[in-house]
Amino acid sequence: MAFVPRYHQLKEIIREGIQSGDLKPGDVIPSERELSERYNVSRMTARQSIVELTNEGLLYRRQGKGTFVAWPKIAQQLTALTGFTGDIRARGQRPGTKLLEMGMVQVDGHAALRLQVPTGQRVARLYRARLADDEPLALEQSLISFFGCEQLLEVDLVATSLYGLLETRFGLPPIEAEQEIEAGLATEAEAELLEIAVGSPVLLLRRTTYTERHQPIEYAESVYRGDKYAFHTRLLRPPTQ
Ligand code: 16G
Repeated sequence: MAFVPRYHQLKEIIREGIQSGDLKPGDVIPSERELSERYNVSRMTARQSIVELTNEGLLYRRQGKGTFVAWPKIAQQLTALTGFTGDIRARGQRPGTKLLEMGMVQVDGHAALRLQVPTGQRVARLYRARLADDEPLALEQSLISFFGCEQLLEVDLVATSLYGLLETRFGLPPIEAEQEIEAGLATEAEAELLEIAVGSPVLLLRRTTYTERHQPIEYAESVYRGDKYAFHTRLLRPPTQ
């Protein structure tokens, strides 16, 4: 039989426990000492198993509280233009918004280019924490640009979907978007709002959303929790030339 390192065996035992449902999301994992006694391995071995499963996103640690089974990641499709509220509802969870900041701002050169407006143009800015079942998943800064966009700030944006509002109240349905995704590390301020450790992996997303006639209406910069999201897309091989 091929040699399998002890930590790997222990990892597989824990993994099977999660897959079979014996260990459920949020359950605490036995301590390194308990694991080493129960499976007759060294504490170093137990620690290595836990560290690797944590790195794989199956477990997460809470300082001073222990190690827990993580929730499965959200598989976000990158083929359809959807909003946060719709995505979370489709998963059977309760979407939530914490409005962190809002107001009219002057756009810098970068955002102006994305929104196809002159630098310094006044646009509506929303900075929102987005939650699912009260758990923070993402921070989103949206710059919204259209004639009369200041009216957006009069609406209760905690209870309403931005995309829903743009479509039904302002007649500006989001139709298409361009999006970039990059890896990043949570800053101190982001970590606090997302309830994760400083320096945790995050996904940085930049999206330009267009309404009819390819008119940009939103430029958003978002920080998504790396332990919560996996992005899926479908690729078709181009016909050979
Ligand atoms: C998504 C968009 C965000 C948009 C929001 C609208 C990304 C990276 N971002 O989260 O740009 O503002 O949906 O959601 O996907 P809402 O309709 O629930 O307000």
